[in-house]
Amino acid sequence: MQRTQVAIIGAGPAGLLLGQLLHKAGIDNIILEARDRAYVEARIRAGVLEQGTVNILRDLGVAQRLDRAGLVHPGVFVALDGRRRHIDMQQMTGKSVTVYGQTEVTKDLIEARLATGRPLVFEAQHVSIRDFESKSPRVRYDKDGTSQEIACDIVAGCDGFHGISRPTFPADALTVYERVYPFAWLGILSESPPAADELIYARHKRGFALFSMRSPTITRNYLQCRPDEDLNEWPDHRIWEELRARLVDPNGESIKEGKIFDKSVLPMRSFVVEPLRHGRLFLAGDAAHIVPPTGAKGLNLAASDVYYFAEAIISHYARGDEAPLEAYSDRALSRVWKAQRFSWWMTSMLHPAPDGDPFDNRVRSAELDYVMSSEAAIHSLAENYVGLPF
Ligand code: FAS
Ligand code: PHB
Repeated sequence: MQRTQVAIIGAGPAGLLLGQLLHKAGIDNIILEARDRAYVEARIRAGVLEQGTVNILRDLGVAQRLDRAGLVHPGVFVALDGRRRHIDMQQMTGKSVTVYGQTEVTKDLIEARLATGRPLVFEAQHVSIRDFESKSPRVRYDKDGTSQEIACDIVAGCDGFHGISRPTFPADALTVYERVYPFAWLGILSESPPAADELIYARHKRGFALFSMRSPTITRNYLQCRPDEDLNEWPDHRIWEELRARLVDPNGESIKEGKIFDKSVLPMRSFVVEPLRHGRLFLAGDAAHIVPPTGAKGLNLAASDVYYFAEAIISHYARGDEAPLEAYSDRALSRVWKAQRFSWWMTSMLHPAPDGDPFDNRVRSAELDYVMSSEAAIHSLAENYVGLPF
C-alpha cells in the first residue's frame, strides 16, 4: 500500500504537467502510465503551442530546449483556392504561437519529472479506481506482475480518450456531447525544407491542406481524406501532387519534396463530457474532451485544464475546503467550449464536405472569403488561435 495526496493516471502532457505543477507546490503525487517510456516519447501528435502553454512550461523551468529549438510564429496564412491571406497575430493580439512538437514537450516533461525523484511508474497495468465517492479513493495497478495499491485524496484522470478514468464515472453521471466529421487528415512527416516560414491553412476545391513543420528541415503536412482512407492508395508522388495542387502558391514558390518517413490517418471529432468531476475522481485533457486539430487546441486545452486543476488542488490543501475542487469543472469547461467552438468553426470553414449540402459548401467557402477580407473577422480568428486568456 502506497500513500500519496494525488494519484495521476496517464503520462501524456496533462498528467506530466499536473505532476510538475503539484511538485512545485510541494503536493505529493504519483504518476501511473500504461506504456513504456520509449513508446510515450515516440508518439507523433500536436505541434503548435499557445503563449499560455509556453508560459506554464517556462514557469516550471521546463522550457530550455523549447526556447532554443521552438519556432516562434507571429503569424499564419489562410488560403482559398490558391488565394492567400497573411494574419499578423502578433500585431493584432500582442501574442504569437510556438511550433515545437508534442513529442519534444513530452520528453522535456519526463526528464523534469525524473529529476524531481517523485514516482513515475511506466508499464503500470490494469489500473483501476475505487472508493472515489469517498474522501479516500484508492487506485490499484499491476507492475511487473505484482499488484499494488495507492491510498490518496484525489484521483486525476489524465489518461486520454481511450483511458479508464472517464468510463469509471457512473454512466448517468456524465453528459456526452459529440460531433464526428465525414472526413479525416492524412498526415505526413518529411525531411524537406519548409515551403513557407509560417503555417498555411488552405481550403481548396480538391480538399483541405495544412502546411506545418517541426524544424527547419522537418516538415509536417496534412491533406483532407476519407475517414477510411487506405494509405496504400497514397504513394509519395500522389501526396506531393495533391499538396502542390491544394497549397498552390501565388508567387510560384512550390512545395519542396523530401523523404516521407511517417504517414498516418487522423480521425476528426469534437467530443466533450460534463462534469469533469465525480466525488474525488477528476478528468483533464483528452480524457474529457477531443477537438478536431484544425484549431491546434488539443495539447493547449490539456495545459489549461491542469493549470486550473492544480490551482484548485493547491487552494484545497491550503484552505482545507472543497470549494476550489467544486469550481474546477465549470472553470475548465468554460475555456474548453470556446476552444470547441473555434475548432468546429475552423474545421467547417476550411473543409469542403464531400457529400455535403451544396448550399452549405458555398456558404462555408463564402465565409472564408469574408474572413480573408474583413479586419474584424481576421482579428477574431487571431485572438482564438493564439489562445484565449486563462
Ligand atoms: P494523451 O492521450 O496525450 O495522454 C494520455 C496518457 O495516458 C497516454 O500516455 C496513455 O498511454 C496513458 N494511458 C491511457 N490509458 C491508461 C491506463 N488505463 N492506465 C495508465 N495510463 C493510461 N492536437 C493538435 O493540436 N495537433 C495535432 O496535430 C494533433 N495530432 C494528434 C494526433 C493523434 C493521433 C492524437 C490522438 C491526438 C492529436 N492531437 C493533436 C491532440 C493531442 O495533442 C491531445 O490533445 C493531447 O495529447 C492530450 O494530452 P493528454 O490529455 O495528456 O492525453
Ligand atoms: C501540426 O504541426 O501537427 C499541426 C499544426 C496545426 C494544426 C494541427 C497540427 O492545426
